[in-house]
Amino acid sequence: MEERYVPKEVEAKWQEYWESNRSFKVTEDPGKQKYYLLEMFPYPSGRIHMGHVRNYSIGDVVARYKRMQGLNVLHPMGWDAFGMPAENAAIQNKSHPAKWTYENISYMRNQLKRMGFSYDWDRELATCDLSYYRWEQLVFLQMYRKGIAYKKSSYVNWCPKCETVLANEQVEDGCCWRCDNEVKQKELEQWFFRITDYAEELLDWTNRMPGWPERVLTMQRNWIGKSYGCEIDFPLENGNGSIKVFTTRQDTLFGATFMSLAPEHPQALALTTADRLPEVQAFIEKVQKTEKAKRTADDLEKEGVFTGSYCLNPVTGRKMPVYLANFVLTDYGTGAVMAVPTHDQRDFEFARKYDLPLQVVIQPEGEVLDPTTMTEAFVAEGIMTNSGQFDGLPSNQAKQLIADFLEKQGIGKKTVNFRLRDWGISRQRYWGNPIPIIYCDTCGVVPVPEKDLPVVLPMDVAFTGEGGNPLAKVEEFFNVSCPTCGGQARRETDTMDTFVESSWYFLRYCSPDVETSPLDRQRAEYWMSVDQYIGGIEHAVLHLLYARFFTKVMRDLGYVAIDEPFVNLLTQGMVIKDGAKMSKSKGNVVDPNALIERYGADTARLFSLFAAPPEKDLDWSDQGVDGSYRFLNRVWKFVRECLPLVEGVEAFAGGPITEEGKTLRRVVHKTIRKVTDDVGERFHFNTAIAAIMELVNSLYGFEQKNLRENAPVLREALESVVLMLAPFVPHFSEELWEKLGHAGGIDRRGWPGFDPAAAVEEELLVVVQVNGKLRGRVIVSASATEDDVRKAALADDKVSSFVAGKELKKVIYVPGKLLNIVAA
Ligand code: ANZ
Ligand code: ZN
Repeated sequence: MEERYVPKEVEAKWQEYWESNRSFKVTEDPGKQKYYLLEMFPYPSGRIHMGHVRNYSIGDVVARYKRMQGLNVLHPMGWDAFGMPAENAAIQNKSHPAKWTYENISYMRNQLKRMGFSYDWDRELATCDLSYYRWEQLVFLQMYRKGIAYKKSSYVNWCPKCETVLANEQVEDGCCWRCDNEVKQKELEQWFFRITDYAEELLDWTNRMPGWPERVLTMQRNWIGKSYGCEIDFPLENGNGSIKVFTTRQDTLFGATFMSLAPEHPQALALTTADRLPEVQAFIEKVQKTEKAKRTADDLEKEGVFTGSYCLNPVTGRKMPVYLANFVLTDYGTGAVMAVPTHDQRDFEFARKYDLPLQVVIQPEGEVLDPTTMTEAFVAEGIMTNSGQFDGLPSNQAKQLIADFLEKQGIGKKTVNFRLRDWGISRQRYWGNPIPIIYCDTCGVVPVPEKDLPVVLPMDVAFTGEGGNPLAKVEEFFNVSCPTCGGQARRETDTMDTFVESSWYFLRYCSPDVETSPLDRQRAEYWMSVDQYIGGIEHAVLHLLYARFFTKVMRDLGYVAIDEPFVNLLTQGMVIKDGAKMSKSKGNVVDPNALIERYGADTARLFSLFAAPPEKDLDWSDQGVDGSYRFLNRVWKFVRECLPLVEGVEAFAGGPITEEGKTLRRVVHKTIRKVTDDVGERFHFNTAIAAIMELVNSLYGFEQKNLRENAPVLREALESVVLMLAPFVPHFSEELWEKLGHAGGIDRRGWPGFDPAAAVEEELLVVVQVNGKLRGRVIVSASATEDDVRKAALADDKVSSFVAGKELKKVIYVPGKLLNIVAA
């Protein structure tokens, strides 16, 4: 009779079953309600880690639950397969990025299959597949035609030794993360996507996405960074034109005492007087070496240099020296700042350092600031002073009035500014999607004609790690004839940022097999938008913003009708062990393989779902894993033991029932209600699992005799437990479902229905006596304990008035009937 739970056998059996039955394959079915569930696809780094196990276990619960609810569930998986690690590995192992990548993919695919995740593997894609990236090239050309893709020169972090651009994250203490050489700022022609054209729409929609965590929306709003302010012209003292600034604080205009320009400002050198030139040039060079991220840091040491020129404050006529300053950025606003040292902290530090004048124009209420003794800028709102006709007004009111005044006087105008910059997508790397552009000396920039697509990444390339982009050394690749004039031309050797691929993979999943277009419009229309997206919070800005932008571009190119790609977003927490995020460098990783070997995938899934709610960090615990395993064994044993009692018996469907049977049904249906609510509405998987555990405990509490007498109810209970566990531990549940006499494919049976009548607590009337005299009656639920009844009795006004001020000596309870309180 005793048959042990052997996860390895059970899991292999059902994985084989799902695979051969294509259990999770879906097609577009207009007659069925769709549900598109997506987890962020992984980078094929080699093997899956616990973060993946967690992310994909969460997703799989939702997928399986929705399937059991009868929805047509699209649950795809693929690989974010281009990128630098493959190239570095190739250099290290003297191998090829493609080989490394595809080997990793095949290993990790196996790992995911061993976890029992219910993907439609027929839709699998890797972004480095020609069948994927070729369509991205087409979209690039269409974006180029609309002016959304364009080329401009900009400053980048450049490692002269590796001859490559580095992202800010790849610059460590001003040095290249790989070779430790000093990083330079270099002006380079780069390709950009005009995401700023969509800034307003991207921002606007953050107020229309109730299915996203507020935290992520706030991060996106801040990243887009819309500010309302004014552009104001400051005439040059010599009468030769003016300097335009952008300010959000026009209320401080009367306090502007000097001017700060970005060192790269186009007027910088023209404004520099001959005697100041050597110093100014040295300063510009120095700043340009500083990486971008440092220049915006709060703790940046403010530095600058005087140009020798002056401009005039347009409202006070004050002569303002023009400086170049390291904290002024060239690509924000106009690249020029009217400096108000009394009310801006950076200007304050700068003024103290270079001994520049201070003028207070806003006073805190009931206080008088003295510029000679101020130790920091006063940045809050207050009352206007030293500001002509605006004196005495609250500064926030003056802000409006001064803006109107400037417009009327023709000195300035109201504007909005965005922090968001266009997305630079050029990478000087091999393992990426080639940008389909040709340069011709005669014709200039020539897009690759669509009929010549795709531009195939050549495979015969040497990876030495020396001398920059390997593609730029493959003559057969870059030597081409100009598509327009036929003359000798050169192919672009930059490849696209890999964030481009992850910006539309969810669209490709809708019709991954179309060979004539990036996607099939009708099929995409059926599936999109993604109903639930699940991934890490680290993607709150970049990936999630790029994907939103790209979707809107695809819409404007006529590919899809939707405005936003992801209706609901869940950002799961990290996996923590010994107080730190699991990572190789910390040496605290738990290898999913070892876990599967020892306990099976179902235990790994159950633990990662039970140990914490999805959005919270999950603290790893070996005892917790063990506990999950023991629970499964307990369920296994109980079902096995009950099998003889329910054999040939149908699940309860009404009819006569004993009191014990009613109680049993009540526990079952209360649990179904809770689990349905926790899983379906709130994704509180941990409390759902806890409720199932409690139910199993209650079942163990029933006497054999009562179970035997209520076999149909017992069967209903057993099946409910197994069905409710199916999204969490699918192999285990399929196996028990089969043992209970059903065919495989448990999700076809559907999610257990909840019978409200069965879950209702019966209520009892309990008589309350104080010192033997009848003093009240209370209504309590049938399952109320003595403690519950006592609390209810003491909460009753009448009863409490008789015991007030007395000491409770004793309480006697006749269950379900009478409570006698002895008080003196
Ligand atoms: C005068 C002023 C007075 C300012 C004051 C602030 C406080 P946000 O809100 O982020 O848009 N600024 C403008 N262009 C800049 C640039 N290229 N590099 C660095 N700083 C720049 O910030 C707008 C404020 O940032 C502007 O308002 C300007 O300083 C500065 F009491 O103008 B303010
Ligand atoms: Zn040409």
